[in-house]
Parts: sequence; structure tokens; C-alpha cells
Amino acid sequence: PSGRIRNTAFASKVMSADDAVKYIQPDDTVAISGFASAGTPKVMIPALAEKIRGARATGSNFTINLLTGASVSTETERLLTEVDGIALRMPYQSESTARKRINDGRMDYVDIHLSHVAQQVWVGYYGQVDVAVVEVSGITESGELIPAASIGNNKTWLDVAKKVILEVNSWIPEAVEGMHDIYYGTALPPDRKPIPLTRVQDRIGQPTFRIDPAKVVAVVETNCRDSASPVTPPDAISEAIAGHVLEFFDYEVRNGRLPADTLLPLQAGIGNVANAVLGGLDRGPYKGLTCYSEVIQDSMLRLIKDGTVAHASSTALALSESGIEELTANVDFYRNHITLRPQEISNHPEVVRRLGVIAMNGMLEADIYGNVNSTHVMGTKIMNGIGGSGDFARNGYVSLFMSPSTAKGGAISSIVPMTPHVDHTEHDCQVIVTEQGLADLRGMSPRRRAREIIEKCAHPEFRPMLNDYFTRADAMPSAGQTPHILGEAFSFHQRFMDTGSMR
Ligand code: 0RQ
Repeated sequence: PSGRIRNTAFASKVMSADDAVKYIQPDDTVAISGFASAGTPKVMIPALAEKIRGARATGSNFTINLLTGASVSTETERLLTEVDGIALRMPYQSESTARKRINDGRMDYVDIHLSHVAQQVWVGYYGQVDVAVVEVSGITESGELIPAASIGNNKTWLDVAKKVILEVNSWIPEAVEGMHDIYYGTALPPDRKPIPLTRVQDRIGQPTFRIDPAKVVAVVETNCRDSASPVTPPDAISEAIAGHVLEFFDYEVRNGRLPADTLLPLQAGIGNVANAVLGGLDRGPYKGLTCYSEVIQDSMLRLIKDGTVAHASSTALALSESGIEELTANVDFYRNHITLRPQEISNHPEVVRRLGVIAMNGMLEADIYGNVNSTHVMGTKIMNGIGGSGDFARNGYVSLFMSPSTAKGGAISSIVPMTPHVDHTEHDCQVIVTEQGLADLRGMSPRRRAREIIEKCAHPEFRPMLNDYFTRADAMPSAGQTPHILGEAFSFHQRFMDTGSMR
């Protein structure tokens, strides 16, 4: 065994992935590490996909239920999906092969708030977890596990699984030790206690996972790069959205609702818009900002390096190749500015509310009243999943949703009369931003929200159609508090389905 396994009880369990895979059986519920591109097991999944392929070749049906932190590496999603190896997937995916299987009705997918996963598994909504496969960066002399580049639900998986297979990845710099904060104070009601985290940089747990060595059936050694999260440079639309958001921060500071230099802890979703917003922060007057989010993208490393951000808390790193290089070359520096936590803490409603997080998430579409659809294209086909957006949006100090005003080359308006699927209700969404402008909905009744959203956020091509819909709905005797023409509320979507355009 390599020097990464400093405990003899674990060293005696070292074996190859091909041997370890015997511990995974058909119909098992398998919980794996991995959150965004970081920390997915590297060799057990290919071995499992091969085992499933072999079983299928002999005519037997071999599927597992797969529980993860969030999305896992693209290769992992593909390998298991292509052999039809997954019966049920929970809680998040963002990969085209898996997405297609789900939308074809060939894979069950349960889409839940990321902060809920641990508790729901603890109380048994997903039955017994048979096997956990968890990547770590080392095992200490006393038999505790040093985490890798993401935490996700690993603490829960290690606690609840009947059997545990560890992948010890020596590619991860040893100096990550100490970047993690694993909180062991969570309990189920009625014994739940307040989570003692009052500042982003607080450490409330320990740097390692505890594990009952008797459950560990195999230890597999690897030396594999984490997969990378590609980032493309922000385009004009993302830059415009970012510009509106940064102006909003200035406005809030001028109105005394946000501290001038440091604002409040920021959460930014994944994707180019979020990256553009974060990327724009170092052009502003800010110093010593904090972030309380679920992933750390490349733009964050730059902000930490130049002092714009003092501390970032998340559950995973989601870096590009060059981001991975930067972090690995300077782990000792970043370790003092980054804390990785279990996702039930990084996304915890209690902590998000206490810290006053500024929540900024992407959306597919919003309706004229501010209900937001983040997950279902045309109301039926899943895109990715709700992820952590709901954890932050409902509980944040102020909650922004951002999107280009159109999609698919202008054929789709992302402002519609009524969203055919709702992830975030009008009550969870205070600000909507597109490249057209920013609608500040705080303190507004539904009618005023509709006028504000149409005027500030809708694309000029769609504005007259939306105004026409709202004006006619508002004139109906049945208009009520939130006017709608029910037979027409989804007419934009229907027109797209029929003609390929909402126009
Ligand atoms: O599809 O690439 O096939 O053209 O949706 O759209 O504009 O690239 O936006 O990457 O920011 O993703 C909501 C999906 C936005 C994301 C969503 C099509 C569009 C394109 C992507 P193509 P963009 P983004 C946790 C944060 C939920 C989870 C979450 C998401 C593709 O933000 O998954 O928030 N959110 N996690 O063409 C049909 C529309 C569309 C549309 C866009 N109205 N109808 N298709 N698309 N709008 C919190 C953290 O802390 C990380």
C-alpha cells in the first residue's frame, strides 16, 4: 500500500477494483461520492459498468439504485447509463445520456433539494444503502478518512451503508488535509440542536470522516485526475446580466441594506452567468467578501487570490483543468481560504438564513408573477434538477434568478404567462435578471410584479405579446389577485410545441 493508507487494518483490505466489485450485487442501492466534477470514484464505476455489461450479455438484468451528492463526472453518468445499469437515480444529474434515459421513461429520477438528501436517506425513504463507494485522499493512523475534492453526502454514506468500498486517490495533494470541516452534530428530530455556524469561515466539526472499520470491505488505490468542469469565457449576454446584478449590489449598499465592502455571503449557481457575476466582483469596490455556496468555480480562485474574497465555503470544488492546476500548485494558500463541508451544512436552510446569503441562481423561465421553472423544459422534460437552488433561494436574505431573456436562438421567451412547472414560487423569488434588465419585485403585489417583469426583463420581441396577455387577463371579471386566462396560460409553450417558436 502507498503512504496514503497509514492504518494497518485498512492496508490489509487493499485489492483491485475488479475484485472489489464483487461486493456490488444486482438491485443494490449504491451511494457514491461525487459532487459536480469532483470526487467521483475513478475505478470502481468502470469496473461496475463492465460487470453489468457482462451480466447483460448472459441475459440477466442487473441494475442498481444510484445515490450521489449531486451530478458526478460525465464519464460515470455515461458508463452506467449506457449499460442501462441505473434503475433509480437521486438527487441531481446534468448529463445528456442520463437525461435522455430519464425523459424516455427508462430511468426513475427523484429530484430533491440537495440539503434534504442526508435526512431522507437517514430516515429510510430510499431503503437500506447496501454499498457506499467513496473517494478519499488518505487514511490516518487512527483510521479516519481524509476527504478528497468534494464532500457531498459522503459523511452520510459512510454512516448508513452496510458495506463501504474506499478509493484512496494519491493524485490529490496531501496538503488538502485540513480544508474540510465535517460536522457530526446533526441529529434527527426531536433531538436536533442548532448548528453552531455563525460566520462563513467557522469550523464546527473535524477535518476527517469517522468510519467503522468493520464495514469497510475493500480499499482500492488510485492515482487519477479529477475530471474538469469546462468554463467558457462569459459572452455579452452573461456580462450584461452580471452588470445588472453588480448595479443592484451598489443600490443595496446605498440604501443601507448591504455592508459596503463585504456585502453579505454570496451564493452563485453553476454556469456561465454565475461565473460572469463572480468574475465581475473584482472590478467593484469590494474587499474581503465571503461566499457560502455549494461549489467553487475557477472565478472564485482568482477572487481569493486578489483578496476580493476572504473566505469561501462550499461542498465541492468544480474547477477547469487550469483551475485544478492553480489549486494544486497553491493548496497551502487556498486551504486557509476555502472550507469544504457536507452538503447538508453547505446548503442548510438554518445557516443560509442566519448568514443572510445573497442567493443567485439560473433558471429556464419565469412567469410574469415571478414563479420560476429551473428544471423542466416545456414543463415535461427534465433538464438537470433543482440542485441546491431551492435551499438558497427560499432561505436567502435576497434571492435573484437570472437567465438570458430568450433561448434557442430567440424562439423561446424565458418570460412566459405561466410556467408549466414551478420549482421556486413567486414567494421565493425577489429579483429577476435578464440581459434586458433587472426586475426588483420586493414589496410588490402580483399586478405590479407582472408589469415590472415584462417591462424590465422580457425581450422586446415578446414584450407586446406578454403585455397583451396580462392586459386581457386583468380585464376579466374573474381576474382576482393574480390575473390569468387559464385556457391561454400555456399558449406560448403550445405554440413552441406546434411550430418550433413561441413567436
Ligand atoms: O440548452 O445547451 O441545449 O441550448 O437550457 O441554458 O442559458 O446555457 O443556462 O447553463 O445557466 O443553465 C436552469 C439549466 C440554466 C441551470 C439552468 C436551455 C438552453 C440550454 C442551458 P442547449 P443556459 P445555464 C445550485 C445551482 C438548477 C440547478 C441549480 C440549472 C440549456 O441553472 O440547472 O440552480 N439550475 N443549481 O437552450 C427551453 C427555456 C430555456 C431552455 C434555457 N426557457 N426553455 N430550454 N434553455 N432556457 C446552487 C449552487 O450553489 C451551485
